[in-house]
Amino acid sequence: GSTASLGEQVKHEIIGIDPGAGIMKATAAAIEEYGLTDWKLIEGSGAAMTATLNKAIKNEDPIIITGWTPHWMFAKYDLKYLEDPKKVFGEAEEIHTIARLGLKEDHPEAYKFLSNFKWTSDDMGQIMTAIQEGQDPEAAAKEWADSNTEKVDAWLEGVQPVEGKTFKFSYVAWDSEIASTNLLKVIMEDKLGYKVEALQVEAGPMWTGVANGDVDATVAAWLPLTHADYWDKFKDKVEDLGANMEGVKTGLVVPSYVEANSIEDLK
Ligand code: PBE
Repeated sequence: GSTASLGEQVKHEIIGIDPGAGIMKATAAAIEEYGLTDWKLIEGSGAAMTATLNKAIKNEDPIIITGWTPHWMFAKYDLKYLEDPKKVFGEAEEIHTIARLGLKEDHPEAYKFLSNFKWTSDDMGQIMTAIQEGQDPEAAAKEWADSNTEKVDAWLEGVQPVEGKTFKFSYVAWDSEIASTNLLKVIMEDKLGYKVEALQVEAGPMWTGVANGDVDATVAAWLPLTHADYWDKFKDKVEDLGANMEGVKTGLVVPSYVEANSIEDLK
């Protein structure tokens, strides 16, 4: 085998995503807390990260990325999370639906629907995989809604359709959030009669938009840890409608052929 350490082989680089993502802050904290002094976190995007991962796996090169679940990459590749004994990436993480103040009064129907909305990582994974395989996000979401009418109908229970109302979501172009936001868009348009705008922005503006009322809601708030900074800053200016998904996770991820098993092994 090679005598170069894993760190040397990957040039002490961790392949990150957009700088506003909570996972970037958590990774910076991990570099600090595990004493990974020569390591660098590389900024990019979700799409650039998965492209780099794909290339590394094709060559069986070592690589370390910032990863999260749900994500299609775990279905497509053989990957593992590096253990995080210091719990820098948190524990019981959830995705929350966050609404602007006054949503209940202004859009009681959407408020009720969004309060009911709760699904699983398997559900989301079906839409993510369809999109990754080349389907248009709205079409993939529509197809999922059409083949999961029991779940969709439960979210719509007691919710009356509207006329001539518009609704705005903010989200970031993370694969998980592309899936969830497109699903809610198609259901609110097809079943409730809303005209829905899904604003794709960076993580900061995603939260700021809801806090200042420019945006009605986001279904992309990862709590309690990943978006803790945003939550602390905006908690008095938004309403938390609760978890729309439980059991989600973030961390450092490697192909299973990489020999490290724990973040501690990177030292
Ligand atoms: N993520 C996906 C986001 C939340 C959703 C884990 C990349 C983040 O780190 O903020």
